[in-house]
Amino acid sequence: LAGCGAEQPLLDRVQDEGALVVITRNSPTTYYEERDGFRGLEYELVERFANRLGVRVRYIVPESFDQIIPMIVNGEAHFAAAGLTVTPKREALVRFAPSYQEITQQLVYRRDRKKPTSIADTLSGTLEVVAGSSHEETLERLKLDYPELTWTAQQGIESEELLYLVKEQLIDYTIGDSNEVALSRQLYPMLKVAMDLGEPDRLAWAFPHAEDDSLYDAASEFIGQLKSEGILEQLLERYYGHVDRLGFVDKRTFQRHFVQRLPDLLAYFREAARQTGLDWRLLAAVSYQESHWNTKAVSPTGVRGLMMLTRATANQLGVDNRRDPKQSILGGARYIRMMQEKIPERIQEPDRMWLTLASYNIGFSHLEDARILAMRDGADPDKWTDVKRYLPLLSQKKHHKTVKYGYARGAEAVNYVDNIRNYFDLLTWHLAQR
Ligand code: LEU
Repeated sequence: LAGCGAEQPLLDRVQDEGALVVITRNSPTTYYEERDGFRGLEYELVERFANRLGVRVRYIVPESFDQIIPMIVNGEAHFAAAGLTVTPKREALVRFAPSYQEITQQLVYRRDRKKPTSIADTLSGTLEVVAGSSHEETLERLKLDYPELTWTAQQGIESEELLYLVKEQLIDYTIGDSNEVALSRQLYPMLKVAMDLGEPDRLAWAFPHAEDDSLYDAASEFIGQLKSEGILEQLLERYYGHVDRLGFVDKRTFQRHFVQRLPDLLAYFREAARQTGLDWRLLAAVSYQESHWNTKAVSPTGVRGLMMLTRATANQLGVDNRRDPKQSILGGARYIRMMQEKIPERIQEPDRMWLTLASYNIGFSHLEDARILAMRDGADPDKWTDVKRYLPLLSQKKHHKTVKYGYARGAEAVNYVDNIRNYFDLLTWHLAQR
């Protein structure tokens, strides 16, 4: 990529050739494959940028993290979008676009072990970090104060894998970026954060130092626009907004119920999904939130069964026995479907589903009220990120007296939806492990 063609600005060349070459990492915070395509915050950012330029993207995932910066220095790609931390050492080698996220570095250990209270406590065990990472740079800095400090820098390994090794007791400590740690803790509740190491860090795309600024400038402008249009905030919310709501006990219980309760219900979820066109995993997540997959669940207000239907709703849906798992699941699924159909067509997934679920929980009219509050305030009533900020206002008189349907426990609806998003993630993850 480097070299000749200097007569034409880089941006023009990229657009002529129709392709951006981007280095990334295969990890939950950057770029990964789901059954219906690629995901990841970096992926989404890069795809949006490429869209604006009208080009495709070719992704390169190097074997080892420590190859990324040298590859950028050598001009082997246009830039790296790899959850890279802006560090003093790196700033001498590459140039960073404006940052898109703030994180902190965290020392992680296993919950059943003694909590380290200083970095020096890691000397009692093994500490491993990703070779060439900002974490290694931090340790080098800390070593000036604690000369006895030692660690192993691993090549060809992802931060997430090191977190897994801590969970498996194969190593004692690792350092992770707070966003990655938060995602891993969803899956490995045994992991705990001992402390933040140092001040918050910024993540950014890394470009080669080159004379031609055209592509770098376009990227900087793009990041600036994402911020001012609120899109960045929405993407961050999509990836991290629901994280860490569940406690240790919740996740452990989920694990147990996944093994003990779900197998008997699977066929019903699949059948209800087939009949309604909804994702069975979503129905299972809703049912988990409602009843923990307990067919005999009953609440003090008399809602019952796997989907916790009220008597009135059950009647309306033709469910005559709410404790019958098959009837309850299908009834709940139909009800969700009905709610979904009321949400305006123009609203796309995933917002569509989160708004549907909020409405399933709080009722369509109250959801409408919250959307009206959002709109009045200049926020976007079609975006879950925005609506979720206004739902809680429905329990405050000063706000609910200005809308048609009055008081509602909006904060609960927000919890409800975010819990389901968590259960959905947990479920997807447990399914992939089998
Ligand atoms: N943000 C970290 C870095 O840039 C990521 C790494 C640990 C994989 O070094």
